[in-house]
Amino acid sequence: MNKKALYGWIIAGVIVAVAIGVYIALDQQSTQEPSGEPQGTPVATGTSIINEEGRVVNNEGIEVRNDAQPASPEAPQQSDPIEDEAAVPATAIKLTVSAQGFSPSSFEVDAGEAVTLSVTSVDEFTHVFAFKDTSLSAVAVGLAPGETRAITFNAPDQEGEYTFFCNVPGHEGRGEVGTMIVN
Ligand SMILES: [Cu+2]
Repeated sequence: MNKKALYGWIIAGVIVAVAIGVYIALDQQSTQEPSGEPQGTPVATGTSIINEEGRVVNNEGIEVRNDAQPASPEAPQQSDPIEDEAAVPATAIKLTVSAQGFSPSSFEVDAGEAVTLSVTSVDEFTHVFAFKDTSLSAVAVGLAPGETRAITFNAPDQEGEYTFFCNVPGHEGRGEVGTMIVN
């Protein structure tokens, strides 16, 4: 074998080695990237999950949309009824609702943060927590009398005041209304 052929084989070998290295690197990268498996645990059974980046995502690991059709796969999900209120995480914002209104009637969140909100119906009525702003149409919680449910969602990036209300006919008019302040 002459020198030229030897160099040829060495160069070919190096090219193949580099190609294999690139292939392995890409393969590892693809397994490190979100594979569709959500990382976090829900704060209550049924709620959407907060991933490692602190974003609320659906079962496929895709960020939920606050303006999606409520209860659709793209929307933040409300929890199942929570039997034991002690199971509501301490970090959650806790509201009650009755014919007298929401208590507290306002709460504050940071723009873009993952928020867990629990709402409890404390009277014998059905109530539905919802926002006026269509950008938050998917952030809604429906409650049977006496029920507690939670929802986890990404707070709006836009600072401001967002009105929430009970969208059962007649309930807003008797004072079931409040404000979420986004800072
Ligand atoms: Cu109501």
